[in-house]
Amino acid sequence: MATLQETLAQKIPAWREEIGKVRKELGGKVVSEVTINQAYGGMRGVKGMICDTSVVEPDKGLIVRGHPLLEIKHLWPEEILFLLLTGEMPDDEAKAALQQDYDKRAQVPEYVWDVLEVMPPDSHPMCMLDTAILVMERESVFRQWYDKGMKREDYWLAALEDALTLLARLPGVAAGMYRLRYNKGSRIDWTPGLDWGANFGNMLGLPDPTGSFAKLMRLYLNFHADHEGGNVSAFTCHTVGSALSDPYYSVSAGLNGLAGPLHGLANQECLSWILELMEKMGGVPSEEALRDFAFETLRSGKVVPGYGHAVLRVVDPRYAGFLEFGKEYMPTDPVFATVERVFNVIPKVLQEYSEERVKAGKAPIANCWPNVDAGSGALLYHYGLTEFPYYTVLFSVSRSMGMLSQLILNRAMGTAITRPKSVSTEWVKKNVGK
Ligand code: NMX
Ligand code: MLT
Repeated sequence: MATLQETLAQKIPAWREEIGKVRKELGGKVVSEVTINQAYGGMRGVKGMICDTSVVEPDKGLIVRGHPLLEIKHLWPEEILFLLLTGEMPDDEAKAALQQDYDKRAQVPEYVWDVLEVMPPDSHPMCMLDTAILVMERESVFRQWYDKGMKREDYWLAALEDALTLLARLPGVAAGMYRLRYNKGSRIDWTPGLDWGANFGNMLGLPDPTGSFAKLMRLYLNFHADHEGGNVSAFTCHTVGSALSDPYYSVSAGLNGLAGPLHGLANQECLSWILELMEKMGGVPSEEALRDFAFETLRSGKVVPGYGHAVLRVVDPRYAGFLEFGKEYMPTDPVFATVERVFNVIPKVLQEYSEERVKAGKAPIANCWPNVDAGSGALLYHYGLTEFPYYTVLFSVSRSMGMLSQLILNRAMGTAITRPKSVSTEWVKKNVGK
């Protein structure tokens, strides 16, 4: 089979033609209406952009290039990247070629460590990761080629070059940062011939006598890679990239969005909430105690982290997949047992609280089920990755695959600069409904 680059080069001309045809035939048709509430409310549900790597169905969850997530949970991250970008599964040869490509690019430049080492020791791991990515921007092939007058048809090739270098280096950057930030000793080198997920696990330096931590890393990196185009990280990366800012700027921007507690940081918040609960109750809490603790959180004006979603209206399949992993590998772990118990209690609590909110004239909680962040932290904790402010970094390494895939395809399709029209409240009052 052809390599990733060759497969894309074969497919892109046909995709360009297809999109040209769709636009010619359907370009004037309406995709979505926008209500005033949507305009004030985070554009929720407004269909206003295209993303071909994956879709999120409210009643099914993530579907990657036509494959429901739980049917492809066995895929390794390299295979997921190939699938996101091309719509095809790589054969063994194409997968090995991608791994060898990573081997060649994986060395993290020394200047990255020079910068990270002088950052204040209490810097948040997400701030360190985003800084490291920005520091490497000086190597952007996209920017260098652009400055030399690159043709528009070649934008995707330059973006792919940057993407592969960035993806090859990210596990090493993230793992080295972990060891630096948490005083774990010297950095561990990338092992040529070892896959991306296992390499990341190995460079973190946590003991893995049975190989099940490497399995978790592959699963984790598969599950977080993409979630269609409108989530904060992907949409931010899309917007920044649309200005032809190079992939380093775009990914770093997207990850700054992932660092928010309503988005990717919820996995850190979630484990911190679980541990606080366990500490207060002296171990795995009873369902009654858990219910009281949850209401305490809600009545103090906070959200229950790991629950709710802007698109999903069912249990997130990513949560279901992690729960299955936990049941197989750590069924008696107390933190995991607490996560399971939380799942038995929280949807009902949120439902009840939502009804109270509606009575008080507030919006209902649209989805009371767990999302991806509700269970992932407990699995990491079990393997000794107990520094939960680091968890969003793992999410970031994975999400970079989705953001970069979307960015490469957007450059290939010549997607225009993002610039929706805003209106003022005055305009709304004067013009809407009159
Ligand atoms: N706990 C308490 N209140 C909630 C929750 C929750 N878990 N989820 C939604 N609500 C509230 C929400 O804050 C909003 O209140 P208000 O009108 O007073 O601002 C109201 O319910 C309506 O919000 P929804 O329409 O249900 O949700 P929306 O689409 O606006 O937001 C989330 C989606 C994911 C931001 C929201 O459910 C939430 O804050 N969840 C907790 C944080 C979390 O787990 N984030 C991770 C999402 C996944 N990821 O990794 O990105
Ligand atoms: C994600 O994975 O990006 C989150 O579930 C948030 C979203 O899809 O809005």
